[in-house]
Amino acid sequence: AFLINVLNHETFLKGECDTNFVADNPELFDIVPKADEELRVLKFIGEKVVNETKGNKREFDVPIVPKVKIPQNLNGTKQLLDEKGPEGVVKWIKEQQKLLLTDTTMRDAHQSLMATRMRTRDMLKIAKATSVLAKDLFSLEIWGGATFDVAYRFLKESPWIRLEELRKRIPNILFQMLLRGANGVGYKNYPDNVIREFIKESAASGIDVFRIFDSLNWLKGMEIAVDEVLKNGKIAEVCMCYTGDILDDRRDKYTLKYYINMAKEIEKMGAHILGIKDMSALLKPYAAFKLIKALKEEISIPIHLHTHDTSGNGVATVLMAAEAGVDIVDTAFNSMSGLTSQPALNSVVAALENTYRDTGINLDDIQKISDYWSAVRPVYSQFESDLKSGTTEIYKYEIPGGQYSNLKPQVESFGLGHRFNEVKEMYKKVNEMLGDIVKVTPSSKVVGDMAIFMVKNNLTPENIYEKAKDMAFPDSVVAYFKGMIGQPMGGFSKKLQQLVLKGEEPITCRPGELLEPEDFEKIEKYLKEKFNIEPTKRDLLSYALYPKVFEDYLKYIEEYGDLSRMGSDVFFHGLYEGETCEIEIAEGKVLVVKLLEIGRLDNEGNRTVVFEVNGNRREIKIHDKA
Ligand code: 3PY
Ligand code: ZN
Repeated sequence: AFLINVLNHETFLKGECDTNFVADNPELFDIVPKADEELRVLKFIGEKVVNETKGNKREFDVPIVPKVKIPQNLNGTKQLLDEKGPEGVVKWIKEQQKLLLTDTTMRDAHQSLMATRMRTRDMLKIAKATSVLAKDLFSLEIWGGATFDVAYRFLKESPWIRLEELRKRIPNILFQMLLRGANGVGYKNYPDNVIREFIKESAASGIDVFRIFDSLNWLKGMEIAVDEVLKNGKIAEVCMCYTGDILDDRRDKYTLKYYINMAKEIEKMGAHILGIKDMSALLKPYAAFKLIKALKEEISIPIHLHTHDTSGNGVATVLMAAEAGVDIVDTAFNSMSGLTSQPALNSVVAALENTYRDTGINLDDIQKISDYWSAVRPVYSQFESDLKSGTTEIYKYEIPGGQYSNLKPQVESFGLGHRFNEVKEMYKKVNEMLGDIVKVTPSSKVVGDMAIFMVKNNLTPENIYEKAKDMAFPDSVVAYFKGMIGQPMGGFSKKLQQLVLKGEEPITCRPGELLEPEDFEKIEKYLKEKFNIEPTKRDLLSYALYPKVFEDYLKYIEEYGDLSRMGSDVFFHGLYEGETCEIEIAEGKVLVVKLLEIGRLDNEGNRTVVFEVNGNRREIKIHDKA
């Protein structure tokens, strides 16, 4: 262990050791990790094997990280932004004939395929290689959406550290995040000062492109966010969410004209880029052609298309959009693409080779990255849905990618698994009852919660007004009808609003105009006292956005320590009897842990789990919750 400490030491790695090296660096003798650190790790693994995995054997391939040499001047879009500002980037985009690509692997792809569970560790391992092998990408979507709260809630790691560490390793490609307008990275509107401070901190931590949307396509819901991004000198990509079908003349709410008007308004707001956010994969290939062709004649800012592959038509949509002149499209490295995720990046690159929209990206290089993710993916299989093929039923239900793969477990958690198809049908009916609204986080959650509520209580669009007179509706539904996530196009369905609000008055202004500014000093004092920490600005923001989730995270860290360096195979699957692993508990500090035995259940419902740690036998008692 002493040797490991020496080999990992910064001074040693730089080759700058002199005769005082050992004397100057007493930490080299930190051979035995602090007892409580070790204990916390054993407790974590003990809990995992006794109460979750039961010591079942699972083996995984070790993902191969491609070796790369960092070139002297690894300049990309990030340098363009830093040197020429957002206007310089916009000018450059417009000069490109090639189709520009964004990779979403580290955000939407895993959000949509594996319930957002990708851990920072798996991202950091491939980060340097990505910066070299994928240097010609326009951007990497790596942050925002659901990744923020899931990092704290389920992965017990800080999303801020993820961002910062990725930035260190990828200095050349623009980093993009998804921001839900006034809902930030949450599910409700926040006070304006929370949104502004959050954007400032995100920008300072490494975000370059802010993709901003409003879940009801309500421009007012994005005003504060856009203003703040512009003030910070970053790129404001303002979205219109796509719903309905512009090819279907019978659907007259979200028409080509509607989108053109909205795009013009977005351009007027000062957006650098127009985002088309097709969260539910409803933009069919020919609709993409029609929409983008028309938009190109009406606005002058570049267009960035985001779509999903749920229907199986994703690559076709991308290619038709490319043909119509779209500037940038979202894709994901092949092994993380398809189904509810984005269309396949490598396939699009291959499809456009030797055409006038050739992306210039090297297929062999990006294959290596795709191979890496392909080996990472099985560790997360427990979070994947059982969807095996593209499905055109998405055109009927209009459910966003992430929600579609998550809906089944959610429905099952209500004990309604056997009525899943009914819930999907109800989702469609609820959308109709609400007057056909845009459905994307958090408005999609409103529709989903309401659908589950109706199925659970045997309500129908016909009987609800009588039967649900005295029922309390889900919080998200009440908030929606109060106007707390904004105003839908065409207004609220009044009859339903009265039924849900039961006499309470809805608001019609921007919720941020009414919400008291967040008192960050109060949060600071509270966290200091309760957790005995010196809270950073990031801590204050995380608490402001998700008070309970953040507190639970702090408590968890107190109990189990920082597990972010633990391999994902162990983090999710524990160990099986006889298996040995190395666990890094701090930079350069490694525990070699072998699980010897999971003991029998004793009279008090406990099991003794026996380990060997760095050669020493250790036992720990774990309560069996079964
Ligand atoms: C999010 O808001 O997280 C989304 O991905 C919406 O599509
Ligand atoms: Zn998406």
